[in-house]
Amino acid sequence: MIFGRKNRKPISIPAKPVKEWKYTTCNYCSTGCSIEVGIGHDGRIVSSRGHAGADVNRGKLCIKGILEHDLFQTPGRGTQPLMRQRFKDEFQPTDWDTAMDQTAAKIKEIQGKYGRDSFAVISTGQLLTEEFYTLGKLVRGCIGTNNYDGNTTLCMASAVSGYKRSFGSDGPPGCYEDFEHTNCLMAFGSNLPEQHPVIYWRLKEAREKRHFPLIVVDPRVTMLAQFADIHLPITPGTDCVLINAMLHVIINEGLHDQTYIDAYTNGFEEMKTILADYDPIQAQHICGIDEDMIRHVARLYAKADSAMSIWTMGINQSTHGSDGVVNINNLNLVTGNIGKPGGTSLSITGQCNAMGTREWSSCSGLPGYRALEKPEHRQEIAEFWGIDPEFFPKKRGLFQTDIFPAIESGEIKGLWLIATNPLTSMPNQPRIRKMFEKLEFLCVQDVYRDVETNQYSHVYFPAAMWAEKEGCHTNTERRVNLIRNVIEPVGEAKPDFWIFREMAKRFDNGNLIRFPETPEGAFEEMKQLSVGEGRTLDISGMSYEKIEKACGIQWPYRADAEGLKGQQRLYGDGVFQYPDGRAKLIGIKFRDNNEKPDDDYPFWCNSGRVVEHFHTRTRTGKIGNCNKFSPTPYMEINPDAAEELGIEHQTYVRLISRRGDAVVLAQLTQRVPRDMVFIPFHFHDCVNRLTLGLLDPYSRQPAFKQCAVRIEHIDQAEAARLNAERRAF
Ligand SMILES: Nc1nc2c(c(=O)[nH]1)N[C@H]1C(S)=C(S)[C@@H](COP(=O)(O)OP(=O)(O)OC[C@H]3O[C@@H](n4cnc5c(=O)[nH]c(N)nc54)[C@H](O)[C@@H]3O)O[C@H]1N2
Ligand SMILES: Nc1nc2c(c(=O)[nH]1)N[C@H]1C(S)=C(S)[C@@H](COP(=O)(O)OP(=O)(O)OC[C@H]3O[C@@H](n4cnc5c(=O)[nH]c(N)nc54)[C@H](O)[C@@H]3O)O[C@H]1N2
Ligand code: SF4
Ligand SMILES: [Mo]
Repeated sequence: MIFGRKNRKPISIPAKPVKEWKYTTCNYCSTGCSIEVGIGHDGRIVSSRGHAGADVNRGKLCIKGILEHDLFQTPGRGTQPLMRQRFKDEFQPTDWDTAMDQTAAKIKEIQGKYGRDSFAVISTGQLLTEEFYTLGKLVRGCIGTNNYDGNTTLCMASAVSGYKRSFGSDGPPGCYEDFEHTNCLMAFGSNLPEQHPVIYWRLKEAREKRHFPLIVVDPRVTMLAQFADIHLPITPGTDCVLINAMLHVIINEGLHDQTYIDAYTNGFEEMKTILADYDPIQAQHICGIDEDMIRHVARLYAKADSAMSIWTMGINQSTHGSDGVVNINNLNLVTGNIGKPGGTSLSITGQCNAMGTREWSSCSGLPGYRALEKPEHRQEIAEFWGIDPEFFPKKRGLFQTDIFPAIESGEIKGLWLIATNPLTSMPNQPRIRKMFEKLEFLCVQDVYRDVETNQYSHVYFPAAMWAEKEGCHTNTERRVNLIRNVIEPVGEAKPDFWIFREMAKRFDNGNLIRFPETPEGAFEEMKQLSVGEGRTLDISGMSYEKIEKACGIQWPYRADAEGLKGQQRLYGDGVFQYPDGRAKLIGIKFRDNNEKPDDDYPFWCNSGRVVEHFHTRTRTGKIGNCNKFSPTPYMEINPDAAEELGIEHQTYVRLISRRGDAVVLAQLTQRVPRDMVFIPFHFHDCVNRLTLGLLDPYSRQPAFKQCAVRIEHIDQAEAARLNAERRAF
């Protein structure tokens, strides 16, 4: 058996004649690459290529983007609505009206019996922005449940929370061009070459032109760590301690920017008191990075003319996720590195449109970064939509990770899932399964009918995917980009936009609120809502035409903007979104609350991603040229640890945690330390059967990357059979 990516045959893409190229944006990660989709002479889609004129990707695409057109021919798509009485019954095909009537009736029945909030809606970071806005209208304005959230709670919630705490508002302040100006870059828990390959390419190009130190903080020797000048293999879950120790050194040695701190921030003195306890001499024993290295890195960062930090899930998916983000912001505020070229706190976003949902879906509030907690915002949106402001709740409801326990305890009885697959992606799957079994009603809206969570649904809505519809995405650097509709949806599948509009007609307020007929109509509404005194999220100068021409425009881009370039950075003027205009320095105390390895469960269980797969593999698992690189669930294990346990390369093992077990192949590699295994989370019935997922107190994001497991030998033939069975499409 061949196993391991380097042994696989390279991809060969046969050239096919193209009649016309159509403009779109990639639908996987948040880099936001512009793609042109090639349509053949028979009208079929035959290829994808990177758009050479796009500032983001300049003609490049990664493996997923270059094969994206293959998605249109994948098996398992939903081609008609399906219904059944109980989830254990066989599905019956039905028409849209019946499926929607049934769903609306169930929502009303459950709300009537148990209260408005007993029906929950969970969405995603993968719809188009106009769809998010329309879903917000439907849920906040018509259905009226407050238990409405997105899978972004598994992903970007800590970044949002940390930005809000430090700067008074969400919104990443930097851009990719900062790589071309920075003099020092620190990456926390972010593996760009695999997870954001084209952002990595931008970084690599910048470093080839002008070398600057790259410092990578990650317990694994990731691909990014291999390319770094300095790798800090941190003890899982302790980034805050490392940053505190760096701040301790910076302030003690007078390397901070007192002028910036005095002019633009609050809280410096209070923060200093907390930092007093984090001398590198003590801190090194917690974070696993030696005191000299901490001092070295602190000096390097603070002395650089401009320095920037990026981070992704190594920070966000942690019990100190929000604190980690605040502390990265602290580091940059104290050194005067916010809003200047090459000096920034740039959270690398996850899903293609995780930003779009933050901006417009109303999941955590109301559209355009408005808050339910503010009466003037409720009033403004109610007036704009033409409904009674009293219909809105006065504070946000449950996060996704609290909605599931509320199903367990019986407060939530019905659920509508849109473009997310929690049966595979939520931590502690055995418990999640139990929760699904308790639901009185579940509607699943997905492009694939064979998505795992559909096992528990009563109604299935088949959705159109990617360029089967039209609308926008916002990427990591606040760039709004466009997907043109290049092909008709398969079978009777419908754009999510259409589904939300049709559903609204079944609710009283749906007749009061105007629902534009096209995504472009919705975009025009959003433009109106984006204007206002002090608003950074201003898209009023944009149009579909301008966005396509520019290959994406960054917000803010105001109505009077000249040229096709939006504003690259936020907070360049030092004015933050708190009422007094100042950013907050917030001292962070370390809380030692993770499940750690012990005698019974001696390994850290770390999880994440590989370049060829996307999330729960509903898409990339069906693209041969992606799937062939890692078709089987596996774990990285250190060869010394494997030898001690008598585990050979490419043999199956059983992993056990306090929650459940999983069977994976062993891949022996020095990438992981001796007391850690790393498992890509893409596979069903795999790492999330093991994870604990303790929640961050501010963002409610689960600590997917920290729990403890032990390893057992198993019968190889039995394991191979089990695996083949589970993974047969
Ligand atoms: N190919 C591909 N690309 C993707 C995705 C995909 O599924 N496939 N998904 C997209 C999405 S939604 C997201 S959110 C991003 C995720 O992008 P990344 O966050 O870059 O990816 P991960 O592999 O989840 O995690 C990154 C690293 O965090 C490290 N880590 C674990 N614990 C700690 C810790 O305590 N501290 C620190 N500093 N690091 C730690 C892990 O070892 C891992 O190498 O990728 C996006 N891009
Ligand atoms: N152990 C572990 N678990 C993790 C993570 C980890 O690092 N480790 N990472 C977490 C993170 S960061 C994330 S973002 C989540 C992702 O978790 P999920 O959101 O559950 O994963 P996806 O596979 O992206 O699910 C998206 C679904 O939407 C469908 N879809 C795609 N396009 C459309 C569309 O246009 N319309 C509709 N209706 N459906 C569509 C896809 O077929 C797919 O089924 O996983 C989290 N889980
Ligand atoms: S880097 Fe991200 S946006 Fe670009 S092609 Fe790859 S998956 Fe798509
Ligand atoms: Mo994510």
